Amino acid sequence: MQFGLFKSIFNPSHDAAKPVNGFATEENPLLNVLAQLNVGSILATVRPFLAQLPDSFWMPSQASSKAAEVDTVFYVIYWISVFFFAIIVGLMALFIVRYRSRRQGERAPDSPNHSLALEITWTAIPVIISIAIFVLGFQSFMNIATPPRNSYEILVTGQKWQWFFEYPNGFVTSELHVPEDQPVKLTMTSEDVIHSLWIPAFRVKKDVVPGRYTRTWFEAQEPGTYPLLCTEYCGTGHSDMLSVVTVHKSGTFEQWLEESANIYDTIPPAEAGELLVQRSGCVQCHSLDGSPNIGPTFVDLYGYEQQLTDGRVVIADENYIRTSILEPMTDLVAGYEPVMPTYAGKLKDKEITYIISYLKSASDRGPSEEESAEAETEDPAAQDPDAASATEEE
Ligand code: HEC
Ligand SMILES: [Cu+2]
Repeated sequence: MQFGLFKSIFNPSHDAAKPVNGFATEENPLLNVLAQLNVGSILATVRPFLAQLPDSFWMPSQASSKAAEVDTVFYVIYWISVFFFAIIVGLMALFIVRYRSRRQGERAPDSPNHSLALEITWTAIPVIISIAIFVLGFQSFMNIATPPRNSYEILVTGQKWQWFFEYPNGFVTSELHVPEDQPVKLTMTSEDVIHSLWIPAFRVKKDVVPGRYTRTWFEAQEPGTYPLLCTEYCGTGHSDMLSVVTVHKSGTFEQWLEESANIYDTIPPAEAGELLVQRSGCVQCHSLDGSPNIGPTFVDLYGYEQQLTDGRVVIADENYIRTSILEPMTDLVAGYEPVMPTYAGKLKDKEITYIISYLKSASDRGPSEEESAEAETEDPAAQDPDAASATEEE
C-alpha cells in the first residue's frame, strides 16, 4: 500500500528492522528496484529531513498552532479541485466515447442552442466557490501576518549560506531555539541576496530580503526538533542552507538560553572554540579532520605559512586569523573562492579568542611552538604579543 511504502522509505525506524542494501525491505519489491538504482545515498541525505513526516502522506506533522488552519485551507482547495477534475475529465471521457463518429462520412448534428439558465448556473457556482476560497485564504493569511503583541522576538539574518538567530540577550545561534506554547515573532533581514525561511512543520515560509525587514510568527506546540531551510535559490550553497528549530518544553527555554549564553565561559577556551566553530556554521566550509572543503581545513592551520592570492606568504598567527574572520576579503588564501562571509558583529571578541585557542589546539604548531612561530613573523604590529598572551590567559 502507498502509505506503507512511503513510510518504509522515509521512516528510519521502520526500515532499520530489515535492512537490505541499507534501506530496502524484502517484502517490498519496489524498494528493491530502488536499491538497485542506487538511490540509497540520495535517500540517506534527505531522510533526516523527511523523518518528521510520519503523520500524513502529503504533510509533515502539525507542530504549530497555525498548521491545522493552513492545512484546512489546503485540503479545501485540494478536494474542490479533485471534485471538478473528476467531473470534467470524467464527462469528457464519457462524451468522447459516447459521441464518437461511428460511420464513415458521418456529420456531427448541430449543437443545441445556448441555455441561459445553464450558463448562469455554471458561472455563479464557481464565483461563489472562488469567493469562499478567497475569504478562507485571506483570513488565515492575515492571521499568519499579524504577530500577537506578547510575542517573543528573535532577530533572523540570512547570509550566504547560513542562518543567524539572535535572542533578546544578544546570544546568537545558527540553529533556532524556541519555547513551546508561546508566540514567537521572527524579524528577518538578509546580508546579501534574497533568502526565504521555511519551517515545514510549522507551515511558516517567508522571504528574507536585503535592505528591509520581513516578519512572521508561530506558536510551537510540540517539543522536538524540526527542519528549517532556505527555499529561495541563493547561489551555490543554497541547498546547504539547512538548519533546525528546537522547541523547548515550556519553562525550560529561559534556562537553556541562559546556560548556552554562558557556556563558553565555563569550559576550557579550546573547547569553547570548537563548540563555536560548530555552532557558527564554520564547519560547513572548513573541516575539522584535515579533509579539503570549500575553505581550508582547520587542522594545522595555526602557525603555518599561508600562500595568499596576491602573492604574499604569511604565517597564520592570532591577528591573521582574527582578520580572516572579521574581514575575509583582506587575506585571500590561494586556491580558494572568496566566498567566506564576514563574522563582524556576529562573533564577539571573546568568541574569536576562543576560536583561535581551538585552532591552536588543532595544530601541531599550537601553544608550545607559538613563540618560534611569532619570531618568524616580521609583523611589527604592536598589539601582537598582547593578543597572544590574552589568548593564553582565557
Ligand atoms: C561559506 C563558506 C565559509 C564559512 C561559513 C566560513 N569560511 Fe572561513 N574561509 C572560507 C574560504 C573559501 C576561505 C579561503 C579564502 C579566504 O581566505 O577567504 C576561508 C578562510 C578562512 C581562514 C584563513 C584560512 C587559511 O588557511 O589561511 C580562517 C582562519 C577562517 N576561514 C575561519 C573561519 C571561521 C572561524 C569561520 C566560522 C566563524 C569560517 N571561517 C566560516 C570559507 C568559509
Ligand atoms: Cu538562501
